[in-house]
Amino acid sequence: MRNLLIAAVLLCFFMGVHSRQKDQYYVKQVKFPSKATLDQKVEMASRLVPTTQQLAWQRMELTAFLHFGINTFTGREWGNGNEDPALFNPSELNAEQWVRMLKDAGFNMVILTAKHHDGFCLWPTKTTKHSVASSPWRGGKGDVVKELKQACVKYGMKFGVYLSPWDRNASCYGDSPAYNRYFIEQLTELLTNYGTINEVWFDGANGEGPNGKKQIYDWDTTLKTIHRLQPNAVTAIMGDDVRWVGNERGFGRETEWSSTALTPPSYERAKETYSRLGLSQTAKDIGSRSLIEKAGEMFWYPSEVDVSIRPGWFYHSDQDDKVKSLANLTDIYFKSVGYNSVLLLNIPPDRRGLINENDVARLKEWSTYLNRTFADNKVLVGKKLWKAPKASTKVYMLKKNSQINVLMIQEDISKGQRVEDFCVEARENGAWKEIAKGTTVGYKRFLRFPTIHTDRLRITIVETRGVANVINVGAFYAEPLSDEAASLKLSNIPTADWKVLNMDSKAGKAIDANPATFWRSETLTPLVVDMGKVTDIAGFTYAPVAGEDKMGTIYKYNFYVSTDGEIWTKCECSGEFSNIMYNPIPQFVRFGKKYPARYFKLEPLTEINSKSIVTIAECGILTK
Ligand code: FUL
Repeated sequence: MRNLLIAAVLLCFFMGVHSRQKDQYYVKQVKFPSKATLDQKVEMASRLVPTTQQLAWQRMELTAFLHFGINTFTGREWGNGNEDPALFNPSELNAEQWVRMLKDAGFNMVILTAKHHDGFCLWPTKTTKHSVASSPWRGGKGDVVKELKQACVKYGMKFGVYLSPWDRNASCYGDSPAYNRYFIEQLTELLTNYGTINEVWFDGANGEGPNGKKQIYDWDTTLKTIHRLQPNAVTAIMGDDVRWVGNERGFGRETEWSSTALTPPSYERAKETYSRLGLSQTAKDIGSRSLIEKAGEMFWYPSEVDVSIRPGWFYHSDQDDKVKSLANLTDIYFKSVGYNSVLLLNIPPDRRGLINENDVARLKEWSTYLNRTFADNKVLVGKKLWKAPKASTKVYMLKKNSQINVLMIQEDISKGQRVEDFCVEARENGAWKEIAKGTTVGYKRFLRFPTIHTDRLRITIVETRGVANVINVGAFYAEPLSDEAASLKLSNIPTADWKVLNMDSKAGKAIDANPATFWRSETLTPLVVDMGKVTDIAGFTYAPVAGEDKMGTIYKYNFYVSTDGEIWTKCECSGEFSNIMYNPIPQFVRFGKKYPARYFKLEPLTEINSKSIVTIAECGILTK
């Protein structure tokens, strides 16, 4: 009897351990024991799960960015911090118009640039005079953060703030302890005076260059302050809940692991880990088995895709006709939300303080298109848990003779991200035919394929970390969209007769009206061009190389004109292609006045990575 009792106790003990092991999850972070084998590590990685806040954030899918501030009134992308606050004077600011419009378009949260790199605060902060309180707007009594938050409460919209760490106005910037105190004070104001904040967004930009001010941020205190004051908020980019996808073009990775070896960049050990694992925020592989093999820890650190509906992040009237097309926005949707990411789409209010008519029209068109596409799910019973081990298949019945070109598949990420490889077949004329395949799934994955007619689909989970928890499968028909390739005009006047005066004859590639070719020089050589005759010019354009190879992209420059090639006049302009490192799109610089010119000279001063190289895909002249 005694032995029986002992056996029973032992059995209970082992069963307990077993079931504890089975249900054991690692929230947000998992550290691997030093002697763990690859299989053990993969098993542990499959049990890495999001926090409640991260899960709620992921489920929002569509979030909106609002870049608004002093740049809206100066036409710049990065202000230099000495702008007169009196410039900030929106004539019809109406935060309810922003929120209503965004809500109707399907967005679930808005994030406002409470402070951008110019240091101008959109709320009447006690920390600096460089704020709305010094502007004529609402007689100096205005508060954009408050008006927006009130509109969010009214329309049931979540709310987040972007507080730029880089501050070109604060005199204490670069005096690390002093600026850290200043920054925490600003953060504290935002997190205590405006009710619930759902996301706090810190970018990683710092364009000071090698001789600029060096600020060592106190991320630890910053993140602790957020957790203390707004425990439900997620922290993004330099925060440790939400990861930057790695580009500003709107595209996630086809293989997008939320369970990743990427250490949040604000952690002190991040640099060391990145160099040991050969990792970076823009790396293609951020969570494969071969990375896990080398990694000492992993994080639930899901991707956020930030992109602007226009070429710039701030409103510029000359971009009114450059709002992204329906086809482009839809492609972004499929490659962000459909690539296991949250989309953060920027829609910048204009100088009136309203979302511009062109953006409103495009968003309406877009949301109508998405609603129409997803209103008709052809899968009959798709919302049912399928516990799928490696190499398992499941057949999904569709409405009779369904026309489809999109498949949706979701994992229950509250139990971890597990699928590594899957494929989809359709039944056609009595036989199975592969129509699409993918790697990771995660929260949501869309696969697009040529239109087919079928009444059943078969999904195979080819490879998974443990048993995958597939919770939803859908199939839809998305009306094909085409984009008349809007060729961007980089010069208002013909360039055919222009001559480069550089010694290097290859410099001609910089003015050959073909942005696909480029001129690269191993020194910071100016580009000098003879246009053949004198023209009154209003500005110029500079196109960096469109692909991944950004080497030689100009950051700071001077631009000169001459009528005789002897006496040169330096044109008035900012002298900086702000944010070109992360958003390498063609730059349109306008001087605000006209200069007579037969010759022009683009003189590079610094390259984005301070290299002595210059690359110009195209340089053009603007006459208007
Ligand atoms: C970047 C900034 O430098 C850009 O101006 C913009 O705000 C973008 C969202 O983040 O880091």
